[in-house]
Amino acid sequence: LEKIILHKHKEVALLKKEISIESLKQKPFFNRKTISFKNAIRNGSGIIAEFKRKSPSKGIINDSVDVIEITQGYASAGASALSVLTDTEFFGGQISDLEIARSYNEIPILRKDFMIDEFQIYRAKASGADLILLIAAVLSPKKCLELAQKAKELNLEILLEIHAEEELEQVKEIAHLVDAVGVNNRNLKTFTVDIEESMRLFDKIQKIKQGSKNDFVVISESGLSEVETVLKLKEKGFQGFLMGEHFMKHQNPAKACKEFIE
Ligand code: IGP
Repeated sequence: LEKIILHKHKEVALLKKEISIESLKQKPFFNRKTISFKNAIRNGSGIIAEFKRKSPSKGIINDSVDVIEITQGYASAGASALSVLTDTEFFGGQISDLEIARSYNEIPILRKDFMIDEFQIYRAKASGADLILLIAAVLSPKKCLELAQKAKELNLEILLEIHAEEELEQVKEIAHLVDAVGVNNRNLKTFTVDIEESMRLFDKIQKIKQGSKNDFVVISESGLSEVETVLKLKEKGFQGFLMGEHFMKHQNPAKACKEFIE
């Protein structure tokens, strides 16, 4: 994870030299009306289907360049939202993947990347995203708040991702601003997956939610491949389920998504 974040800082520094925030504001998507992720999750299957070519833990999952076919397939299979990886170095994604997914779909889209600078939030908006990811483990509470405020200012929704109990403090601090809190079942340092992670943290998140009086949705992320697991999480109270690898490793990801939702 440290390696990824270090790389991100370098990448963002370079991009900021090439692309001005002013120019991002001129992009057609910048002024589009965003679609609410939170509402879509509440009113649908709750499945957030991810487009991801590779990952640090699995290497190449699917070399597909067909963003259109796969994302449209996910949408017609009944996914509530899309997640599109835009990191190139570690996940094989492109910002253009997000732009293409946006052009061809009308369901909410998460820009899945490691957000460390407000520049990336402007770029997310300019590229058609409806929500951004903030990972508690990589952000100081101050930075996290700053980025969350910027996202809100641009009418983007926020998914705050946590993995460990210690990070609940950070949830408390910005609970009034977030639209979704996600528990990543995958430890980003060791890459091991444990669904019980979601189970353990749920009640604690629920308590913070009641205290904050902000009705955000609660999501379980990563390592999901079985219907029974999702049903168990649903029973616990989880409203959304972020799934990538299980779909993408299938020769026809949209079909895998369809079978899963049916
Ligand atoms: C999807 P999986 O195991 O279904 O492919 O997981 C998603 O949760 C995962 O890609 C993810 C992720 C992240 C990737 C969750 N949080 C943060 C990059 C950065």
